[in-house]
Amino acid sequence: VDAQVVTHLPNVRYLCGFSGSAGFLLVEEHRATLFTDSRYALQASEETARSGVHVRIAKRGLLRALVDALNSRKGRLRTAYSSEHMTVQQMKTLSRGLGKRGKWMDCRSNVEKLRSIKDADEIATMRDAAVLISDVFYSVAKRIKPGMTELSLAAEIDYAMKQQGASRPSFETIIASGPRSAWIHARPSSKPLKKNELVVMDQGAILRGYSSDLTRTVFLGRPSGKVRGIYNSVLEAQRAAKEAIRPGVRTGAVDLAARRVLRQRGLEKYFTHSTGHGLGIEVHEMPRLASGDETLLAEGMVVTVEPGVYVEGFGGVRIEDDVLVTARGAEDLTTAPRELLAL
Ligand SMILES: [Mn+2]
Repeated sequence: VDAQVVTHLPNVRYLCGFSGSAGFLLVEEHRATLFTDSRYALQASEETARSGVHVRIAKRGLLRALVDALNSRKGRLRTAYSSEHMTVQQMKTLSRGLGKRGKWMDCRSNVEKLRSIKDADEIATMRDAAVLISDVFYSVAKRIKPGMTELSLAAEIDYAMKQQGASRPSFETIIASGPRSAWIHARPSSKPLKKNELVVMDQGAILRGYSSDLTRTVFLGRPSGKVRGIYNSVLEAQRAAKEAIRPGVRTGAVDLAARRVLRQRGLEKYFTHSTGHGLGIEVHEMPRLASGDETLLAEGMVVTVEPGVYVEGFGGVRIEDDVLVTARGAEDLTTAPRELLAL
């Protein structure tokens, strides 16, 4: 292609450093141009200084500026875009703007593939983000008391992460207690935490633009044999998945390693989501650790490993760590303790 239009902000940020909320990047063979608006004039030039992109402040809309820039080139123009992120309206405007001489090539996921392999700076940042959320979880968990609501516990976590320098949660903090802990993606509610309940705490923080993602399940009181059994099975499944991780292994094989442990314990039917996902500028990115997925793991990928068991009416257990794929295997970035915390 002669050029690529990048409209997805995490991709823009990855390629040139710009972190504002309005920006298109036009990548050509020998130059790249960031189109943004006047609100971001100062920020854009500062954030992109090291990348060498030209910053252009669009006065009448980013799309129009982009069409003008493409039209300033002569002859036929093959331009790459991503069908995952370009809206139908944007595509119409661009194709109309270039007319017959424009040819549009769908190159979806090409930037995402680059993003899936982290360099040393990204790994250092993600390590810090994983340590930060581990510390937040542990310091807040120690203060959990029956009677606190799920919302209040979620608020404590969000407050603590900002106190420690995170810019914001990487997703809405999940606190789910008692039977609600079987809801895989529960929103925190005004339900008070009670004695003898499981509490699933799923939290993540963004630090210097990179996400962390951590789940721990704690128990208020003395856990029964059944609770311990389920917890240890999930922990064992997580360990098996981590042991399967190394460069060249299919992501589906990692998912299978976790599933196999739960199958042996008769718990496989309660594990109803995939084993993990890539993590980086976005909290869910490539690759997916899912059943049958053929993607090959590579050194420098950062993924979550988060098997879970969810029993309706009883509760759920999920244990999630952030893991770096190294030359030889897997390294935990998450530092929070993994054994069952009985509070
Ligand atoms: Mn996750």
